[in-house]
Amino acid sequence: MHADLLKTELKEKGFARVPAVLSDDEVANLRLRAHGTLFRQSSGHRARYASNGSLCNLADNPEYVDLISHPRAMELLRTIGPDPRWTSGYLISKPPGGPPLFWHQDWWGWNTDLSYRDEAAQLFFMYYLADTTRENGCLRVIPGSHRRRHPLHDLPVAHNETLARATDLSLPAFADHPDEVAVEVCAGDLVIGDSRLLHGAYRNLTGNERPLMTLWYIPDFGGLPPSVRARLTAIYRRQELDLEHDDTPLTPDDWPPPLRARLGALAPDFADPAVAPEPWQRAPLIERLASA
Ligand SMILES: O=C(O)CCC(=O)C(=O)O
Repeated sequence: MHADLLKTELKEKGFARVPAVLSDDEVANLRLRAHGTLFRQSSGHRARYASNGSLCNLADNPEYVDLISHPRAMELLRTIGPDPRWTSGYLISKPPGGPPLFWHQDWWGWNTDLSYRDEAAQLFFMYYLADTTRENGCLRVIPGSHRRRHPLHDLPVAHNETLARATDLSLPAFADHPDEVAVEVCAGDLVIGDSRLLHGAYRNLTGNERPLMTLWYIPDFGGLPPSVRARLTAIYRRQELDLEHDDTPLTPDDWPPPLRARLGALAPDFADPAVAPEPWQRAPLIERLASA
């Protein structure tokens, strides 16, 4: 995909699909590893994150660092911004029969002015390790919702245990919406999205796992305000997260040198103790979004 088209799609729609970024061999290899990672998850984990399917933090699973620093992804990132960094990532796999994923957006810094500009401060890179359709739980998005007001912005902030456990599928966060667009992909395609974009996923009506590697990048770390760089560095180090986590979670800085070395300069490294990290603000200030 041409860099200008990628940037235009990200700006206008909030997401873009880049076909065939991973080879069939890379997908097969990642799928094997993903099944291994999922095998190690407890049934409690999968029930706690039933709506997502699983939420396996890659800081605990460094064997995916080759995907994090994938040369093709790096090339694409550098067309978007001059100082790319990686903050975090998850293996998110919807099991056979898994419920829909609730509507949400992933941006956390809605108090800052940069949340209301055209360009994304943070991007998700999603690699599905199986072809996806509505039937096996593909992604669904509200195009343009990264910048424009949408009725789904009025739902309560989505990151909570009730939604994650998917115990009440009658809640509006799980409902179909007339504006939604299904993002069906072939395994190995890359979906790049603005973290402000409203998205969710359909239920998995098939008998197979639908694994997804989600990675979070910052295209221009150096261009962001100090408080945002401080928060991103804290996210990378799994400090003060607003989600549940172990008391002393592993971070990529704990990885053995050969694995840590593969991250290279992708690690956020803001280090001014006088700067407080940008506060968590998961809900947009509706009046500052463009009207629909
Ligand atoms: O499962 C998907 O297709 C999307 C995953 C996602 O956005 C999430 O779990 O936050």
